[in-house]
Amino acid sequence: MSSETTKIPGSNPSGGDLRLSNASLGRLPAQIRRPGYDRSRITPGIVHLGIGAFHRAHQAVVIDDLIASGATDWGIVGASLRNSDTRDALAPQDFLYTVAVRSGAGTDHRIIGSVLDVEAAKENSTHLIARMTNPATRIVSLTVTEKGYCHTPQTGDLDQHHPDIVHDLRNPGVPRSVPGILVAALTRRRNSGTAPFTVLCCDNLSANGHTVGRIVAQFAALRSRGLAKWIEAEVAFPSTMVDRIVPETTDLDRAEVSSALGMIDAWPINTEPFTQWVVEDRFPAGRPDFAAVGVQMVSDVAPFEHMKLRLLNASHSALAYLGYLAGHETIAATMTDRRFAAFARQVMQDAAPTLAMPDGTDLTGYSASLLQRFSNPALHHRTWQIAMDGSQKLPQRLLGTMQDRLRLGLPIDTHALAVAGWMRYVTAKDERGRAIDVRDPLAPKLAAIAEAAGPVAERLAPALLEVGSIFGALGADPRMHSAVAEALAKLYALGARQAVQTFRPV
Ligand code: CS2
Repeated sequence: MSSETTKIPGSNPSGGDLRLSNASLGRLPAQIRRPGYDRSRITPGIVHLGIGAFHRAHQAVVIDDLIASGATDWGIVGASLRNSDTRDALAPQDFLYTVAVRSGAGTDHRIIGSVLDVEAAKENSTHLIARMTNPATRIVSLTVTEKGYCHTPQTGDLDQHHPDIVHDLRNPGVPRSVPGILVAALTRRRNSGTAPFTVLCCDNLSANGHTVGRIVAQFAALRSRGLAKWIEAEVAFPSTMVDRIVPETTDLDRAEVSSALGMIDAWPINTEPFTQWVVEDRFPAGRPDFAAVGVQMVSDVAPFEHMKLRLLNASHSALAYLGYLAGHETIAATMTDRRFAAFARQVMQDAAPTLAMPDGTDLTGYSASLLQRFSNPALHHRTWQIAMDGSQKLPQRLLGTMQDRLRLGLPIDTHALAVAGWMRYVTAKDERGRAIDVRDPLAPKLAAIAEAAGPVAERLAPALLEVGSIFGALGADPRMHSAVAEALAKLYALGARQAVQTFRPV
């Protein structure tokens, strides 16, 4: 779930300055799929917080499919919580944008019309909250990344000392955190006798719906017990498993899309052909017929979510840290080295015994398809992008598996090498001594620990394992200590490429 950082290109590479918009749709090349429906008849039924690249390549495409099939007339009002660049880029385009689906076979361009408007919450949270309070809003969905929930990743509890939470408790009328914004809107709905919306978390958290429900109720309890009780009793937080690989959009992507369109799209997305959405079917305020366009509606998302976090995201993070250290810029480049591909497969194989899947689930086939997706040569998915926010990702991607394997009496050395990769990465120096731009809410703390310990595995590993918000009780387990310290020593002695090569699962 990335945010675009590069500038909007000022001109169309094919010459003109025609911009994608409702008025210019008819001038697109014939083969480009576009909304065939009347957008003026779509009403905002969904408010989405965190309208980054992932949402626009995933949920917004599903809603576009649903509108096109006549199954719903609910559109999306998106909100950016931190900046206004998405709104600024999409507003002149009537919020239309291109999804470029890239694979070795070529690129397929499609224009998405399900986003009706974008709010910049930092400029005007009151307007966003009014939208969420409107009875027409039935679902508030979220992709705000792991760190957006202001919680402690290891326990899943609200971090009451988070600066945004402290701010929102003091200024409940102008909240800036996700729990603060949700509670402000829910409070208004409660006060006006409007039924609550359903909160649909689409981030890669463990038990994401349940976790977000708890965080929101904990925040509400700091304001009023009655409010917290009402939220617990009345608001549904269904869990979801979301999956689509969506790398950050680059200037090159923008230029390619604008040239294919023959007009400027300042804010396109590029992604892979694969997409999956598994949703717990609990929507008391109503929902579109998601299943009509291939969404899997289930009563329990947990097995799918574990499978995805522990196979896909775990091996993704392992490839990101170790691949970056070995000098690979992208996941696809890392995968061209067979040693890394074999290591990723081993991460998946080791997670398998910790999963309880419905009968008939083909984990071997699933793993093989993941390896293929990671190898997509048309996706420039940077190892650096996935390496971001490791402190928020490690627990649900790697540590849960390690805990379960220890409980089962199984070795943990595969995952220990991935954790060691993260440890070496957060020292902010790569194998050649060059600085790494570590992006993580805990980066300063991690850097201070690394500085004090020095590049010595026997000191660095135990010092980082003591960070309780990441490792919890697992950090004190002697088996964890020895496995991680050994893996880190190997990384320092041999470098990532060799460490992965010499890796032999016990
Ligand atoms: C990635 C995910 O950036 C990351 O941490 O592992 O965004 C991954 O691409 C998606 O979860 C795939 O569905």
